Amino acid sequence: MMHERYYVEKEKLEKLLSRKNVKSDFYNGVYDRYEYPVLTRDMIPLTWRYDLNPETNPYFMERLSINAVMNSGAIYLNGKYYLVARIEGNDRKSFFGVAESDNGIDNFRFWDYPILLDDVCPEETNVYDMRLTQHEDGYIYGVFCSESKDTSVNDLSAAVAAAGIVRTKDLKTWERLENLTTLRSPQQRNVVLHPEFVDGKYAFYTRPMDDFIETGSGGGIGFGLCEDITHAVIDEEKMTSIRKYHTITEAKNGAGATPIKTEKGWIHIAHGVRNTAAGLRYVIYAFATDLKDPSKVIAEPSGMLIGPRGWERVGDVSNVVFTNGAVVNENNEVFIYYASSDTRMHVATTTIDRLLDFVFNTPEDPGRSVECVAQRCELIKKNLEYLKTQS
Ligand code: M1P
Repeated sequence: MMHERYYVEKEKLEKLLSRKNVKSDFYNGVYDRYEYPVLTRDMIPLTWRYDLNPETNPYFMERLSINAVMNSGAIYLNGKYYLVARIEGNDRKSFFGVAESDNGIDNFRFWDYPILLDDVCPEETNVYDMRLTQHEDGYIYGVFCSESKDTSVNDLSAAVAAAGIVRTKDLKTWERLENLTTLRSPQQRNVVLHPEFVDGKYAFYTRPMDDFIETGSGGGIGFGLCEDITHAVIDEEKMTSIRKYHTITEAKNGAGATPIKTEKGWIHIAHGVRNTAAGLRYVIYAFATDLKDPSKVIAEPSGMLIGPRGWERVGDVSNVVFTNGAVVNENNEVFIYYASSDTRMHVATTTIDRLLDFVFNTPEDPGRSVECVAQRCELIKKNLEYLKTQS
């Protein structure tokens, strides 16, 4: 007989999963936020956490607990919304699981099993933050961070980050390819595969780093081409969106969602990091690149698109919002999936038209307070004059 607590937990889970999500009263005209997260640790199936057999688990204890569900790749396929979530066990190891929803804002349910990657990399300790790209070659690629211990230094926590690559056609069977090699950058994280060939080659957004945490001389989001995705080697990385002094990207930045193609350019939703007395603060920002040359930035609105607000500010790594997935449906509605404080997943919704308006019509950061005030005074003046015409 099942443990009686099983039925209590099952009901709680079902209630949580079937809860309707509603737009919050947040307003900025750019996107809507939602009251509830789309994925949390409590939404993980009971079968992933408990041993359901009372003979081997008389206290109905969690045997393999989950700590967080965060940074999720996203894809819209055949009318359904899929997240490939980063799930972190209590043991600190992350892995991937597919969650599916009919409307993209609630009722995300995990498939029966998480993704078991081919064990081709014996030194790999951890995997996380998969970006999904539906490539014009017919495959769906997942590019993620493959982390290994750095054995070259005498420091227990030293690690090396590289970009792992898998591909699939159905999100069920995953073929692991060789990790990406970037000849001029010792470490890589936040690597995203561009959905189209560029000059007949596979194109990656990279994030060159000197070190596991510090990007060091890495100036921002890079871009490089490779001939063969099964043996991906990038020689030269040129810069796209660069880090800038006294902006949201001062400490580091990184590509986020797979770029979205629009008639005016590729829209990128990325993250920027600055340092504060309370530690690193991660926000989400947007920029556009040229349709023909997706490495060339053609619009970079000032400041952030999404910052951590309210309870989003608090979690395992507080003061963080991070995205690695956004999708567009056939109605040009955009679903931006973002994690807050490395703990849970949220969605923000907008449209292609609104995103274009934001990216191309938000003024750029002039770089200095005095010029920012002048920029704001110009807006106020225009508004006061306009208001007079209305009274
Ligand atoms: O903890 C915040 C984020 O830190 C890393 O991002 P970055 O490489 O830009 O520092 C990532 O490990 C990410 O998973 C995490 O959310």
